[in-house]
Amino acid sequence: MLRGLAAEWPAVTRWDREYFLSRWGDVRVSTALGLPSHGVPFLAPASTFRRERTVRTFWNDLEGARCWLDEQPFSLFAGLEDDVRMQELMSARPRLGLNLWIGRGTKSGLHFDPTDNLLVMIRGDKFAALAAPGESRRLYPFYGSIMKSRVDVEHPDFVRFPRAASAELQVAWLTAGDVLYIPGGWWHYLASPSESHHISVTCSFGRQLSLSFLASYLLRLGPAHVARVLRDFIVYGAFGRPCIARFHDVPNGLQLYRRLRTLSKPGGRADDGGVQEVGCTSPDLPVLAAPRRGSDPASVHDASVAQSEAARARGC
Ligand SMILES: O=C(O)CCC(=O)C(=O)O
Repeated sequence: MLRGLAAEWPAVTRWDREYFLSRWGDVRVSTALGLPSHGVPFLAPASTFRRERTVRTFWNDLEGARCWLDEQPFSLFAGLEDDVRMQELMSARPRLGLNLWIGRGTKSGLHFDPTDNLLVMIRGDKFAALAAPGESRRLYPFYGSIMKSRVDVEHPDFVRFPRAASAELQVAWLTAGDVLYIPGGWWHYLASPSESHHISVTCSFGRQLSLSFLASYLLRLGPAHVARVLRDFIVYGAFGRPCIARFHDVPNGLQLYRRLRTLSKPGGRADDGGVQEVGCTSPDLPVLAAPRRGSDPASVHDASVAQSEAARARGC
């Protein structure tokens, strides 16, 4: 975590309700309303929450409810990129996309993404918990959705998930101007308080986790996980049966099918066509690992350590 690295960005002083409404009030965005208070939003079908709104209507929703404008591409908001300085953080690595997040009382669910990601806090606070890829078996991935954990970070059920009691999570509270580096393959959970809204920007970048990394991870999880991914590959991919999209995800078997199809097309590249995954949803404080708000947990790795560990995890 890089404390205050983005504190000078124009966005930190400019972005508020009036600014958004005067420029992009009529822009239509995908939002999530009536979010659950528990920390595993993936349990619910996406259709339970997903609603299209204008930014203006969403800002009214934001007054009182748990809701989210989640992972909306900057391309929807002409001129928004002028307020951020992502290129100063990124050097030459290819960027996959800048995304805007605005919400209140959101919980991402513990998950990992296939690429590296930078999360920049613009307003408000977020609680972040990260775990290395080596913790996966203690985090009980879902059958069929192996990048999502069944463990609720704030209210872990150690009877159902006993190994979670020994999972090592690194935690921090992010506040405006802080930057969090989340290496691809690293478990992360982000949650925001319900008293006020937050705004953040994410930028995913670099190459996707390779198929061989994902295959060896799946094999390590065991035969029941392998069987479920293969089943979904056949049923939802090859046979095209409809599947229920969960909040922020479709099954990995279907994602794999799509990725392989992209690769088999002329010009398909090894690192594209893959999993388009987002995370996400507040804590009144985690039990697995809970820093006091305002504290500066020493346990959070600095970016260079995290980066080299991520590289090792991917066999680079
Ligand atoms: O910012 C959030 O609340 C979630 C972000 C996240 O999980 C992601 O970008 O993968």
